[in-house]
Amino acid sequence: MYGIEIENIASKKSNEEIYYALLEFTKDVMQKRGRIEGKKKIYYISAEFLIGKLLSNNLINLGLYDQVAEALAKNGKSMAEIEEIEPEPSLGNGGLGRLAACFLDSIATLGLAGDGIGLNYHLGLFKQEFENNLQKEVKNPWIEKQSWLRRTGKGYTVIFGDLRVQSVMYEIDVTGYDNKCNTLKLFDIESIDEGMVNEGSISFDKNDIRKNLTLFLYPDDSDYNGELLRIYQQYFMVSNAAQLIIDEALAKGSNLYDLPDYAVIQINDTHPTMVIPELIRLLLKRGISMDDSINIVSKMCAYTNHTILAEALEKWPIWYLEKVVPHLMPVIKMLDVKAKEKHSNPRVAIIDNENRVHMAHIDIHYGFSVNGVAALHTDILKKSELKPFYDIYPQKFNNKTNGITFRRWLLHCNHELSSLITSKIGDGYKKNANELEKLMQFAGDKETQDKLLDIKAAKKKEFKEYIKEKQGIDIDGNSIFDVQVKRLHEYKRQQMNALYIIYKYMEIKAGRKPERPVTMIFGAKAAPAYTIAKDIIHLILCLSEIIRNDPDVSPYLNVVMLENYNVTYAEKVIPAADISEQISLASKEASGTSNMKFMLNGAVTLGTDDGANVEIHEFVGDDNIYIFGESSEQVIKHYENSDYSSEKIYDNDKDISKLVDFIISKELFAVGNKKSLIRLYMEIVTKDWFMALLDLKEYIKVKEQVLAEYENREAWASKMLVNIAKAGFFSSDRTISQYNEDIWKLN
Ligand code: 26V
Repeated sequence: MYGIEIENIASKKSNEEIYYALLEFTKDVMQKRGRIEGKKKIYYISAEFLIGKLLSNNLINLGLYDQVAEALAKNGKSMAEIEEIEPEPSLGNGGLGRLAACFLDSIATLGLAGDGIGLNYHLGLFKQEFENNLQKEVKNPWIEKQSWLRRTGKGYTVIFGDLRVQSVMYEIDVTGYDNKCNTLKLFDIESIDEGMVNEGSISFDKNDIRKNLTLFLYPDDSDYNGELLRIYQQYFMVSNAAQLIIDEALAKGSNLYDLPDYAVIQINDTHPTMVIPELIRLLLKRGISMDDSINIVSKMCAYTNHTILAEALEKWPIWYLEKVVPHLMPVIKMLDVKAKEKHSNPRVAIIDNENRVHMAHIDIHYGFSVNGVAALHTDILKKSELKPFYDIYPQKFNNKTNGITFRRWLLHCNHELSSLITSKIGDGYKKNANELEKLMQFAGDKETQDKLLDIKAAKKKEFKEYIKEKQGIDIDGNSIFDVQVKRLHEYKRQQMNALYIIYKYMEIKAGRKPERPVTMIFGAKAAPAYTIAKDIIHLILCLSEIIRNDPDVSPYLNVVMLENYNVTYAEKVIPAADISEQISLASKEASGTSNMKFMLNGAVTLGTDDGANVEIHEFVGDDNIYIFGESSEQVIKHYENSDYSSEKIYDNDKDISKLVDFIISKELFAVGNKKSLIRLYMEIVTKDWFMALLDLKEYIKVKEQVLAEYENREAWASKMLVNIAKAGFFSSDRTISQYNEDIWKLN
């Protein structure tokens, strides 16, 4: 099918012409595939959907990828060069947004009727540029005349006190692997003014809601107007969602009392929480009583928690909400009163005694399910962070360990590896990821090991060429690729990795040269207002410069920071990685999902017993992962007893203080910004909230062991193979079928 059309497209002259023709062709094929239908639908509401480029992924899911790639090859072109034309929509910050995108893929693949609901941010997350070893944020437009977005005729009125706006709904088709389509629905308003963003920065007037409502993802919320804008965005998203959900259910014959038979809502973190009071408000308006409305909505809403970090748990001062959504306040206050009538413990109150509204508490009291995103994380929620709630509602709590879509993170980004796997065990694993386990029989097989090593070498070479072209950086394809890519946050401890680099630099300077060169690769954006995170980026960029220019060191060590790390970059660097750095402070990383992507692509994890690393560890066994550092229990005790002092460690351990002191050395001052480096140094010595110094020595020791063991190529290849074979559990198809069986109950 489609042979002639594809041939025609592939024979067009320019890559641009081919890309836009393929875009329209693919959209057309998806429309013809038809929709997944069902009485009950899952609405996955999320402020972020980090969907990445869509062309290749859609072609793979439609079963047309090979045909298109062959037609292009006949014309002397490759898919890779066509993909270069496609802009990446950056509608997410990191793991939470990418998870939502993987989930949409799996929901459609499993044939479940389910749509994503979010916002059509015009500029997405900022684009990162490096200037003078500092992060600079610039705007990141992605919407072109021709794009995956389809404008629908639908829209709703959304009320903010005296202000009324009219929404427009866009749709992006989401095709399942060998299945029909669902849609991602993105709401917008027409009066958005991209021109109000100052050139060369991402600052803009935050007061004019009509012009800026959907301009940016998570606008800098470090000031009052920024926070208010975030509430405007959240309410805009959920008011549209609630109106749409009611409309769709009515069209299918609901009498509203039976709404839970037609719709279930997954609330992705607390950003969509206001959907609960909004639905109740809309039911009240239709004449349903308060008690019935609460009862109906409580049977529809399920909440996923993605972090235990207090600063990330939303609590809005009540007057913010009173200003933005005054008409919602009677409902929120009623929900608070009813919760207080039943439960006197102030820790479970919706409105606390400082007049702040705890969004998660609305979800937990008035939703029917609360889940964490990895076994350890759910356990911590039950035992500590949300314990008072667990005591009241034990039946609501459940775990859903995250997963990733193997279509994007294996079939698309690593054709070589997926072909090898198919040649060994057939292609059943593409639909049933557990079949990867069959690879275990090849763990000791020399031929398979050699092929795996060859593929890794080829992906490293590809990446070497890619980064040369993108950033003009030379890396040694024969070196060990040690990769840490994720948002920049102190709890993820990129600063601990940087201290390792300082250690290695000093070792090499002292004449202790490694057997094989190491390339330390980072990719991370820091929130614009997160000063220390930006200081850490600065440190890494400065180290990179010093090492690059030092002929004693540069043949053995190279530090590179990927500029504007995004999904596209991830698809290139993950297949090339030897070592996957997952070194968060135990208890703080709810799950992590890059750990799963690396594992699936044959990288070996160096990490703490945190998030989903714990489960990866259980699957692959001690011999195929490197775990270090204090346990989550120990860390939680340190917080409880306030007995951690980085200053003490610094004062008493010369090996450590030597490394930390280098941050404020003359070498660093020569290339860096003194103020930023001193600030970071002080932060580590006097605060170190995420205990980088606690695990530093063990980290260095274990990392040295990893580098040494890498030289036993046969043993290493066997570790790679075990990691791939055991990755099946981390398919988002598994995660989604568990959501469906335990929470959504569709079909
Ligand atoms: C947000 C913020 C915003 C304010 C400043 C501090 C801060 C710290 C953390 C966050 C994270 C918000 C939620 C989130 O993105 N969680 C991530 O969700 C992933 C998918 O479940 C999971 O794999 C990651 O471990 C988790 O960090």
